[in-house]
Amino acid sequence: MKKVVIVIPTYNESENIERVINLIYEKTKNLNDYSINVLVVDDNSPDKTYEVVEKVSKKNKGVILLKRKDKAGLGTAYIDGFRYAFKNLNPDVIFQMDADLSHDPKEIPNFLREIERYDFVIGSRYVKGGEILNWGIARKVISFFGNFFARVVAGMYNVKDCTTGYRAIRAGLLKKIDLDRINVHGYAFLLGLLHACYRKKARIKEIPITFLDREYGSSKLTKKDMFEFFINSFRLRFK
Ligand SMILES: Nc1nc2c(ncn2[C@@H]2O[C@H](COP(=O)(O)OP(=O)(O)O)[C@@H](O)[C@H]2O)c(=O)[nH]1
Ligand SMILES: [Mg+2]
Repeated sequence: MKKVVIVIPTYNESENIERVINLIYEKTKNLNDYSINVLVVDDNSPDKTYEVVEKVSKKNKGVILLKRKDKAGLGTAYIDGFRYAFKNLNPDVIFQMDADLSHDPKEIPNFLREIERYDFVIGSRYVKGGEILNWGIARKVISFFGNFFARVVAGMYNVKDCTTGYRAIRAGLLKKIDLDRINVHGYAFLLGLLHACYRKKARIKEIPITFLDREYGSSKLTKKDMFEFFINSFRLRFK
């Protein structure tokens, strides 16, 4: 039995988090070789997302809440989540996933099939069969160019989607990464982590996903995040 820990950072996702957790368990119930934990890292959301998670975790022992005091960014939420998982959960595979249902849990079995042969499986919007639905043109352009820029500047030409937040990583690989050295707080962490794994010669596989825009709540991506992202792309180039 292999242990999977799905790390989900949340900030004001009270309308989404219960639905996404239920879907995760529904879509994985036939996977007999894996046990699934969901680790929600909530930054004391004003909408009390953590209360929803606490309620769900009373019924489902696989669901764990890691609550932080203040909003401290997507990147550090993942770092704290990974550390918690290594310390307490003994994972074989770690997932990164958003709470807003943009990442369809029905893909989880496909990730797990590939992680048998690869170290780092990317849910990709930019390979054949991948797509983005319901995003406005502005957001699509930002994502496409941000990703293109990052790939080229950071030197990962053969990875098509470097900025997706839907991924599965072998614990053995993730353990070898010095998370402090990635040294970013926000969304730039997604690129930094991929780059660190790339440099460790991880076997990387992209699988197509359909990214759906959120129905509830709003995006937390800020200009500051975008700025950090661009600066960091250059830092990675010269690392
Ligand atoms: N814990 C935590 N989660 C965050 C933070 N910023 C974003 N998130 C979560 O990260 C995921 C992706 O954010 P989202 O706003 O959907 O970004 P977008 O899809 O790029 O618009 C969601 O589950 C958010 O709730 C943060 O500062 N702390
Ligand atoms: Mg989103």
